[in-house]
Amino acid sequence: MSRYNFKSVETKWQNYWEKNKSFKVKTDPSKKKFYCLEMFPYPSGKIHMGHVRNYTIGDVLARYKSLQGYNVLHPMGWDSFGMPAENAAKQNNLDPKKWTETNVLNMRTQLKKLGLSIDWDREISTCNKDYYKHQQAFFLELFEKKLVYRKENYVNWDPVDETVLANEQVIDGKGWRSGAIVERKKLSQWFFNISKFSQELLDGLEKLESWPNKVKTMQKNWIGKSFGCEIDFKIEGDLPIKNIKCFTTRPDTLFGFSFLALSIDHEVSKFFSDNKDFLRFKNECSKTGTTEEAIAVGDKIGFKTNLEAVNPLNPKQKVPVYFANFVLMDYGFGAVFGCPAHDQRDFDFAKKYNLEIKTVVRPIDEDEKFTVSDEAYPGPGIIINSDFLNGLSAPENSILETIKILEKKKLGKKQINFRLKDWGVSRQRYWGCPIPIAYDENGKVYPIPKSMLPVELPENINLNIKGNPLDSQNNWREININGKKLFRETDTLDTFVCSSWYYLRFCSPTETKYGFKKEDIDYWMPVDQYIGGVEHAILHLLYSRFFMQALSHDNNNFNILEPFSGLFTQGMVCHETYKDPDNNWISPDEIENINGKKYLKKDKSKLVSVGPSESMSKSKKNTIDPENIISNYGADSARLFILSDSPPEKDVQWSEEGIISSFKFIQKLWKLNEKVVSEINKNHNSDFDDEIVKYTNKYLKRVHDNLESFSYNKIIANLYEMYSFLNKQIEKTYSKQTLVENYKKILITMTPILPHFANECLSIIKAKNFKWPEYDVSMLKEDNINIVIQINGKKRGLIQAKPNISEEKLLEIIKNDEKMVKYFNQKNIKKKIYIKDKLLNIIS
Ligand code: ANZ
Repeated sequence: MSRYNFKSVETKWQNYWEKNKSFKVKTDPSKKKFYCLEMFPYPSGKIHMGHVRNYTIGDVLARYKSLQGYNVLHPMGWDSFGMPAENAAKQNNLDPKKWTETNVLNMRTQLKKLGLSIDWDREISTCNKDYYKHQQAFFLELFEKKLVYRKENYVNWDPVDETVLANEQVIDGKGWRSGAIVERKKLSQWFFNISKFSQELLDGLEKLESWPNKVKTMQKNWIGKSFGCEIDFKIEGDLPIKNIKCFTTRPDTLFGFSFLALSIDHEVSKFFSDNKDFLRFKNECSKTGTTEEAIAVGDKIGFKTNLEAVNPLNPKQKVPVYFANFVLMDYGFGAVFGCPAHDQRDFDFAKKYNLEIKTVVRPIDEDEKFTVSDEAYPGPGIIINSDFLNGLSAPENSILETIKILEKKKLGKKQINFRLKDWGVSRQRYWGCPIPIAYDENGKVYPIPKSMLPVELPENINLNIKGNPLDSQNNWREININGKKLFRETDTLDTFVCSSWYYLRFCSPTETKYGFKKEDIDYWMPVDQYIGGVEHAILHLLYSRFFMQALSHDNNNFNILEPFSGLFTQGMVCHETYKDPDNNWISPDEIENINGKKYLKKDKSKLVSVGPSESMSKSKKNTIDPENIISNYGADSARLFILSDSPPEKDVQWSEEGIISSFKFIQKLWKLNEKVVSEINKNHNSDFDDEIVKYTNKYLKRVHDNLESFSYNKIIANLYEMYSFLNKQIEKTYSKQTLVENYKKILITMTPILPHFANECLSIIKAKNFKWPEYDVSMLKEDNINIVIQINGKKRGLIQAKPNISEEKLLEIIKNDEKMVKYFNQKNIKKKIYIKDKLLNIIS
């Protein structure tokens, strides 16, 4: 028997697919379509196991759908702008473009070795001017629709990457890429008006039935709709300010009001612009980032003004007005009324500045004497100490009731607020899409005419200067528009803009006039199944949804509001972590296994400590290089293993043993294939044809169901079962035609997972132009069922019988069964308990 030579088989099929353009697809309205898309990679240099998993899952689906007769679009591209290229280029004195292109070449070759069914003719790269030209046109389109604007704003400044970050890119007060503590800085920036679509983005979630709930919840929380009320507070003091508006979700706690707090950027701050103490305070505030998380965990500090605010429900009560670091300028009105008893931030602040803490809500199970002491009580209950509001149940009733009163007195009105902020897209970086805008000497904005697009990035420039290298490109910056000397914008676009619409470009990758052709997107969009990491739940997936809203806005030609009708978020690939005796991380290939224990390869006396399995990351050195795996075990083994261990949405534990056993299984399948082929050639009688037909049908149903439910790991289990069935049964006599027919069906179901192996076997049995095999429902009925026989409560055996067998018939069989009869007295059966088709208990 021959050994399966995966190298030659895999190369053969990859060359075949490439030469025949097997996965090339055309827009064809006469066929039903399926658009299968995995999140495209950043070309960092090499593919990693996360890519292998993501693209294998997508490929299984794409191959399955195409066998089912769908016209499948399964493209690939590169998210190729961004910081790593710029940093790597700086370090090695290279051109980011060349660095990126080399990486793309390398990664494309690696992906091809995985045997993915990708239409490479549609490949796109976002740093290519044929791509970003259209992005610039979209920018101008949104600019015309007033969905892009420029504003001076406090931004999240990453001092290490020297760039601005969007709120979504600040995680626990740190830059998502650099990990540096984010600072506040005032800069003039370009914004996309994403908040205009807050309600639409929220409503849209309801319709995304094939999205994971956890992603929808994360987006919902991020959009953050709050129901409350705006209240106009009367202000007294020696400044020309009469009123300050606050947004509150808890107007019902107004009687617990003990201070009013303003953001340091509130318009009132202009009266303090030369107050040294205030400026010092402001400076102190700048040290905490601008994000809510940073503010929530940071110290609450305040600056007391000489103003007082009047309680609208109790004009006799007047409280001090502070500036406070926990009040955000871009939420509500940048002003808060403080109720320390029922809000923890206000509580911390009141403790620090010794302000009154007046309890106005008691929990249901407490009496009127209840007072807040160690921490705020934000929970439900009954309103107390609040004059005419007393006794209302909080929060629902009390909030609505208070709003009614305030509205009647014209002191406030109902209001809905969203947390979602506009998306700051300016980046002070070279390696990004230039913003197609210019300015005159006075800073007046001029959009670059569409006929002058693309605004190309200058090449071969010195990157080793602090800040944005484009700032010093005077030749590039100067531009003449209609005889007027202008200066180009030097900020480039956040790379998340590039990935917000790339799925449209895949539909028309070579269209020159516009980013896509209408007939193409009318046919292909929305993406039927999008697959990627859950880490993109907010950023990329929300931006993409916004992009569709923005393009559809005021547009008779485009009305696609949701880009991805199905979303699947796959789990991480994990591996054990290792440390040497000096506590340094070490990688799996620096380890040798001796007698079940792990030692350092280079010094076999040193025992390695094994840590928990964690998601593969360079920092912990627990990565496995897919390229090595593919060259040692083959792409099919890698695909089989990455799918076998756990459900695709859960983490998968990578192990050497696992990949070896996948490799061995393919070898076994190969041996089985040889046996089957030799049985086919024997052309037996059809004695057992029924059995194999029935089995194949059952197997097809299981695989079908598991494919439909994304239970890809269970398909691997189905494959193992199928192997043991066929391997055992193959010596029975099947007619040639039946064996070929059924084996072919089985092999076709293997093509999505083991495309090289299965196609090779199919070509051996000369199967051509095959389709996905459908199962025959009528063949699924079980012939015989097993019925448990108990005698006097004890299990004594199983009887195989046809379903629906009557009690009498069953008893007949038992009475004729030698093994059974010895356990009971046939003439003296006292009682029979029969649970149809399952169990018969005979008491004698
Ligand atoms: C008084 C109050 C009493 C509040 C109480 C809460 C509890 P959500 O639900 O997230 O929308 N707030 C309003 N504007 C703010 C700003 N610019 N910066 C920081 N905080 C701000 O939160 C709404 C609540 O956040 C509002 O309701 C307000 O505090 C605060 F027992 O008003 B509340």
